[in-house]
Amino acid sequence: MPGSFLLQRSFLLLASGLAVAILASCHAPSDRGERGVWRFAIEETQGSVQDAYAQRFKQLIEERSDGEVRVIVYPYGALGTSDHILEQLHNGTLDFAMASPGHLGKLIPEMQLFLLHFALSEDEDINACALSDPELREAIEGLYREKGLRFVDVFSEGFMVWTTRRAVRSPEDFAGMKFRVMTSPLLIALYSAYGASPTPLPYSEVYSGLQLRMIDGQANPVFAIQEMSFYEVTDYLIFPRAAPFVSTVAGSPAFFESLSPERRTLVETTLSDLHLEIDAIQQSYNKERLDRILSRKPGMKMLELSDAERQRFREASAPVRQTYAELAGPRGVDLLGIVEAAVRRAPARCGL
Ligand code: 6CS
Repeated sequence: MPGSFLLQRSFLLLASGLAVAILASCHAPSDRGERGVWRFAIEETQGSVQDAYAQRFKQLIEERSDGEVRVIVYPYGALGTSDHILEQLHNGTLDFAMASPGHLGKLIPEMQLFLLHFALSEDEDINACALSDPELREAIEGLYREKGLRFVDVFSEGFMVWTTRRAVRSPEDFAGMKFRVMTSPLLIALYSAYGASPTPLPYSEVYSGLQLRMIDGQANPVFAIQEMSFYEVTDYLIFPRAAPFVSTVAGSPAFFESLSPERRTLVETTLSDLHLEIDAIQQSYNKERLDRILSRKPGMKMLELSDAERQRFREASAPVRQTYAELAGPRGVDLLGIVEAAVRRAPARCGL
């Protein structure tokens, strides 16, 4: 599976140039929102959490518009990497795109707060509640607007899990480890603070990087480790519960402006229905994919960090808050405060 994915990758990236040209030539913003085809690109392959989100959006919109609207979902690779997708959303050739802070942080540095360790809770339900907090969503909306994007949704895809060749129970265990990170600059500071040697790479290059030993480890939710087969080329699955993988959905402002009030209501109600569903979907995907990994590779070693071990990482990562403040500025610091407040009020707000 990864082999075929990788073999196709160069072709897909070449083809993506052609696809962009076709998308651009088909672009007709005036009637796009009412009838016709809405384009939604995701940063993951078919069968992923992002794919579940986009496919459900497609199903609901097509049903609820009585077939007047068709939604095309472009999986990872079809239109290039995360950076390429964002560019196409920006120039209006896409209407919706997944934009996760691990890559988006280059454009909106404040969003890198979701990459910090121990900023959100170790409880999945609290995180899901915090990410639906109206004050947080309003703050994110403003940041996206300034960068020419429409904020659509933010949700967790499950906790980040380290896959490595050697056991990691303390920051010292990361010493000298070539660790793949997504392309946002904060991640370099984060893994450097643990003593690792961080290596930014696009998603599509992680499997071959591990296989060729250019990198020794990486972090992603379990479903991604399974579908990208990273477990085949590593020995340990390590659960630090230090941060979830947070994703956002962004839209094209021109597309939203082209919608009639009825269509806008359709989009908004569909998105809020979807937001209520996605956390249960990600939890079940991650659980089921862990079983699949263990049945395919029973020798895979699993480490769940204890509270004391997590505390060591909490301390080692504390100075990275300062790096975040430097990269994201005062508004970034405010946003971090808003997230922490959203986490604190989650138990009462969501009855947890
Ligand atoms: O590691 C990455 O780059 C990617 N991981 C996930 C789970 N989704 C998209 C992202 O680009």
